[in-house]
Amino acid sequence: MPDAPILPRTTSGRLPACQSCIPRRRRCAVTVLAALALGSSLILPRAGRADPPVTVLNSWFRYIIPQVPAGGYMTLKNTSSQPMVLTGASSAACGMLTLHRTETSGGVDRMVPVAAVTVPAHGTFRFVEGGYHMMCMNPVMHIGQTVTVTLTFADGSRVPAPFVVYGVSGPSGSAPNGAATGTKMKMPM
Ligand SMILES: [Cu+2]
Repeated sequence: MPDAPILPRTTSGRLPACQSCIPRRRRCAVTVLAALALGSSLILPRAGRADPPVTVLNSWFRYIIPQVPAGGYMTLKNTSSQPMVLTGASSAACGMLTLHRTETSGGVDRMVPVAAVTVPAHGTFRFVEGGYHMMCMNPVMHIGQTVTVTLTFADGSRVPAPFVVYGVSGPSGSAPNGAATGTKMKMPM
């Protein structure tokens, strides 16, 4: 019998929201049915807009080696008058791709999975080093390549975006603090 994959868990013991497309779609279907049954005024999840009002800018991965998760960064721009809620991401270049946030307390960084981020109406949301980022487990990519990430929003919209793959120095050409310097290699997220 094959071993079950070991997945990171949130502090509440639940699996992070971003697992794979299949459970996500099932969850969506259940939500729709429940909302219909209630006959409520909830905004129903839709099949997604043909032309979602979100633009993805400055999108890139920091790739080190396949055994180290690659950090994904981007700026999301919402051109509509409604907030757009990002609920997940997937890519053929990642074994698993989740939304994360780096928290610093007492001088110690730790990463926590996040279920969703809201891009405000006519606003932007930035995934930056030391803040929100995407965590690409088991990356299959190489420096200089452009890989596609598909972002999924709460209204069912799916937005494919090109991510440029950089090495440890990132687009700025300078390695973040503690990354691949000295004897310890810190995971730069
Ligand atoms: Cu992370």
